[in-house]
Amino acid sequence: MIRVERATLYLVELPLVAPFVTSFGEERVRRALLVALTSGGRTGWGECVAGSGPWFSAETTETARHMILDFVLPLLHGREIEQPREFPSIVAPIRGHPMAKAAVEAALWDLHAQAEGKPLAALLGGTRDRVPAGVSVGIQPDVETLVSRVAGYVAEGYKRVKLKVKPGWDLGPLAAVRERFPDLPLSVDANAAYALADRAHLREFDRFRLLMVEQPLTYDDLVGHARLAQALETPLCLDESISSPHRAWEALELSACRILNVKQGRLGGLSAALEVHALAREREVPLWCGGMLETGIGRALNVAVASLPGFTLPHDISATDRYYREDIATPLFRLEEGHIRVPQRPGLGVEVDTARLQRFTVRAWAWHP
Ligand code: OSB
Ligand code: MG
Repeated sequence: MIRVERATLYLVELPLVAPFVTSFGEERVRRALLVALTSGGRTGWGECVAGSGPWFSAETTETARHMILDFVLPLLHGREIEQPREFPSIVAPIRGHPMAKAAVEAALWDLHAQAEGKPLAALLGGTRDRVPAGVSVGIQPDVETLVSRVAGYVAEGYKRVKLKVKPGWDLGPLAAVRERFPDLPLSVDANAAYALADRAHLREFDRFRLLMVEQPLTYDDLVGHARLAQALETPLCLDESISSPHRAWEALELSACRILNVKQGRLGGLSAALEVHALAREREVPLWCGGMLETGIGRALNVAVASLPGFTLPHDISATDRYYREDIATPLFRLEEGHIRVPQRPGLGVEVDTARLQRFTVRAWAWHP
């Protein structure tokens, strides 16, 4: 039984080992909002995947802070929660803001798993003790730099490489990487940079034998993706478009994609991710776990999600050193034969390092009922 007695939000800033460039912008520092909930002498942790600006989705760390402090936590006030799966119905009165909700739900799962003495992966129904690691490679200054970066990741053992693309950075870079690595499992992610009118251009992607094209069109365009899917041989995968389990259902009903990228934060929480998992299994739709440059807390959540049986493709879950030199949680995630091990300790299975947390925190907020 969980009764939230206290909450602290931490806004942290972690310098990335290299700038991460997508079709919607460049990040040199990952700003993340962390949530710590206290119940019965235990602390549960969650991480909000919202970014510093409304580019990937409408939410930002600042809108999430507002939602969590002023609306989500007050709904938990005085409540006894038997099971984190009750959380979506508790916060149902709040429209939208899936990333804010998910951060709080994650902390409840951590508390629950600690109380049960079980790893989060086991509580979710995970069946794997390690998950295949992929790497998402941002837009590079030139093609030579891209090929040498990819070569580095391949040498480290990553099982799949995903290239960020946009108009003007697509066919050339793809041809160069495909020529150097004829058999590498390869995909692309456009982060919504194309229009349906680009369908003839996007058809050129078919010759690179890609596992999928991720989110070519804008975030709310399911019908456009359904039309585009008809024109391409390469399977479409949706990311930004899938903001709830219901949206996942709509996308599958419309045949707007054949593969789903699951991000618990974007979907509104771990319960929502479990719902999408059940739906996808029923329909035999392959899943993989996406990433949002998480700290060790969010990475632990992703690894637990990826351990579920319906997750059959390599994930955007890389070793910590691909993102950060230091992290606020330990142990760091390491690549072992192209896989990341699923933590086996109770709860998230990582521990927050207080000294590092302090060092990387730029602001904190305390909440008392
Ligand atoms: O679209 O998948 C995305 C990072 C930030 C925001 C959106 C995306 C990404 C990535 C990186 O592709 C995945 C990772 O964390 O390794
Ligand atoms: Mg994506």
